[in-house]
Amino acid sequence: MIQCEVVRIIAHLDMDAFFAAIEERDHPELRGLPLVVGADPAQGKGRGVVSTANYAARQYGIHSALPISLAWRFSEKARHQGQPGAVFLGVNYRRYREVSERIMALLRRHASLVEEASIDEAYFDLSPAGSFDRAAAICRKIKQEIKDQEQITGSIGLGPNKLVAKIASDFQKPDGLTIVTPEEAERFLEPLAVRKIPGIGPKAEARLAREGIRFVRDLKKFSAAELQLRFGKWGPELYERLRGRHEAPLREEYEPKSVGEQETFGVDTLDLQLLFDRLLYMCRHVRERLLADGFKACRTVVVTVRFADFDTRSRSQTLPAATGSLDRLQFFAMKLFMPFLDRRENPRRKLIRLIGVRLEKLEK
Ligand code: TTP
Ligand code: MG
Repeated sequence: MIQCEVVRIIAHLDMDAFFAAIEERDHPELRGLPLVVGADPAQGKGRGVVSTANYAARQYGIHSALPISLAWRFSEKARHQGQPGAVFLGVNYRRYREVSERIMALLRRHASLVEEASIDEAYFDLSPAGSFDRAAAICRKIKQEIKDQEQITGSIGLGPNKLVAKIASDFQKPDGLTIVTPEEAERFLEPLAVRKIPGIGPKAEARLAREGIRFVRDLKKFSAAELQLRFGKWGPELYERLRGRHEAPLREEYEPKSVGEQETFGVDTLDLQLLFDRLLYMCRHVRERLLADGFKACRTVVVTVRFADFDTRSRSQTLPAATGSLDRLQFFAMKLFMPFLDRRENPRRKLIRLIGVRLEKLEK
């Protein structure tokens, strides 16, 4: 029997320093300066985190999710060394969403199958181009069109599947184009840090590093069965990924996996009234977002607490039946939250800095 194998050509676009790039474009007077988008630094006393930083600010060690107070400190240090201090800007999400939508529309003009993976990244299927050379030409065109239309840059990776395409788009940032053919995929991954494989997080990375396993090629020494022992039922899938194999199809519709939000308080607190108020309010708000995204219910509720010392813990509960009821969501969120107030999760009565609520396993 003759088997006809269709070569898949998958591209992944990830915009460069997305929020910061838009701000830089909209404020020409700031061009070239280190820029930080995120919470108000309040002269170093600010309490939120950095959303993103442009590449100049990254030189100072400032990056996404860094406490804004630290970002301020890094910027001050640079200033004392005679370098320009960073400019701090608030988050203008609506604006970024508009730019995102225009970029996604641009991609749809070149590919019939586009999966929006986040506000600044998308997979798109270029298999119809028929060859990697032709697909690469389309990617160059797309990059140019984005530059012309939005005056910002993105990086594209081209590979035989989503896994390789995503890793490739990150390979030469900013303004990169990295092409990895099916024949090259396995060799391309080997020298990379294990952390580059989606699914290997900071904890697994640290655990492996203690055994001297740092690169994909080191982890390839294990059989699928050995990986299963170490990583559980995900092991065999990881075995495939390490070899650049990944079958997952593109999903046309952007399906958020979760909706959630968190809030950092102005001062660390154990004021029960305030904590309950905010928690219940957050439940209401994330439920509204759930409905606005076209979902009806969720099956998992997650509550996150960050204590004053930055010790951060999440507790989740998967419900017997999916729910969209505000009462039920608030009930489960409270139930998950209570242990953080007493001996169970907080024996030393540490003050709370941040709480968050997230809904997962969403159902239409
Ligand atoms: P990323 O693509 O992870 O980051 P980036 O586009 O700023 O930089 P890079 O060039 O490395 O791709 O995220 C896209 C946007 O999402 C980012 O501009 C800001 C936002 N974001 C947050 O708000 N918080 C976060 O922790 C991260 C990682 C991103
Ligand atoms: Mg990006």
